[in-house]
Order: sequence, then C-alpha cells, then structure tokens
Amino acid sequence: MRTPIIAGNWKMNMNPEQTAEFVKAVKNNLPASTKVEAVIAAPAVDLSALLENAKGSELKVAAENCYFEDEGAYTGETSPKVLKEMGVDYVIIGHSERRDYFHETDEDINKKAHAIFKNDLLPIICCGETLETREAGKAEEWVEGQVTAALEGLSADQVSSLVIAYEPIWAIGTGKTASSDQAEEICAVVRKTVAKLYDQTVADKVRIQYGGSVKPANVKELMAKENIDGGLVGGASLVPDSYLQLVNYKG
Ligand code: G2H
Repeated sequence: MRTPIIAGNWKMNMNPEQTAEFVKAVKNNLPASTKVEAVIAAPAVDLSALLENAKGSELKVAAENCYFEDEGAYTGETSPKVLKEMGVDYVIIGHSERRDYFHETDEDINKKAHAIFKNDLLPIICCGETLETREAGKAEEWVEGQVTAALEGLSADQVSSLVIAYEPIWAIGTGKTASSDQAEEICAVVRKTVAKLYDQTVADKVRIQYGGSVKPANVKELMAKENIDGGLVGGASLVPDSYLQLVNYKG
C-alpha cells in the first residue's frame, strides 16, 4: 500500500548541461509514479534545468536542502517558498553530510520540516548513526532520538505523507552497504518510533528509505524488506543506466 520511492541524491555533482543530458536519457524509461516514484535531488544550481527537462515526465524533483525562512537576509540560503514556486516536489533535510560538515542540528532540521510543509512541499528527513555509535550498541536509541526531534510538532497528516531516510553514516559512499537485515532492523525502529509518537495508522503510511551504497546489484534485496519502502542513492544515481536499473527494480 506504500508506493516505493527511489531518490537519487546527486550531492555536489553535475552542472545544468549534464543535468539536461541525464534527464533526456532517462525520461522515457521511468516507471509510472504510481508503481515506483522516481526522484532526483539536485544541487540548487541545477534545479531549473532539471525541472525544465523533466516537464511532462514521471520524474519528480527534490532539492538537497533549504532554509527554514521563506525570505530575508540569509546570504547563501535557499528559500522553500521559491522551491515550491519553481515546481519542486521534495526537499532532503538532515543529511549526515549537512549535520557533519555544516553543523546542522536536530532543531534546525525540525524547523526546516515545518517550513517545508508550510510551503506545501514534502521533506525527506535523514537519520543514521556513526560506526562508533553502532559499535557502542546505541544505534536504535540514536535513530529514535533523531526521528523524534525531527518530527516535533508535526501533525499526523504531515507525518503520514513524509519520507524518512535511514542512512548509516558508516555505509555512505564507502562501498560498505549495511546488510539488508541491518537496514531492515533500523528501518523497523524508525516505523516503531513513528507509531509510538503518533499511532500505527500513521506509522503504516510513512515511507522509509534506506541509503548508503545502494546500487543496482543490491536494490532488490533491500526493497524486499518489510520496512524498506525506497532508497536514497548517491553515487549510483549519477549514471543514467544505473539510475534506470534502480527505479525499474520491479521490472
Ligand atoms: C548516502 C547516499 C545518498 P551513496 O549519502 O544519500 O550516498 O549511495 O553514495 O552512499
């Protein structure tokens, strides 16, 4: 009953020209969005090219970040209001790279989630533990804490419609994928956390992605897990052929 959602996260790769070429190469071979939602999250500088070229196709568009205010003296930030006006569908927030390199806090991420909903966009909220936390046996507690903080003050309807991406930091861009059992275990914790904070109906609706070295070779096994409804894919989403294999994992 949950529509799978596979989102490419290009990070700080690609320029507008490469973006246009990529979309031209994939746009006619995407699954129907009712079968699998195919999303690309692109750097802000590529969003116009992505939106323009994706027009009329099944491809949905995400920003990789935004600010929590709509406008004002915030040099260098991206307005969620303008993202909506441009035609963006989703915004990734709380990616571990943003938490780590740009010092984003749980509170920032929660403010961004509210701003995203205020502007009628949907957040993809990332969470995930470091290797140190995992080895200390605290991965579940850590992820539960991040999810709880990110969702604070959101309504049941809002939480039912959003996406949570579980990305263990030790598996990001390292080639080390969490085993499908390890991924499922924490995705189940995410769903349980939502059930505890809201109720089972909301928890059954929220879509949970796994992220961290997802590729065509492991996507099917991950997607077969009960609590994994999608993938957030970095490296393997940069090449049209590999992206198409991922979004068409159902055949
Ligand atoms: C995790 C992921 C995409 P990769 O950051 O969000 O990247 O698939 O390269 O590990």
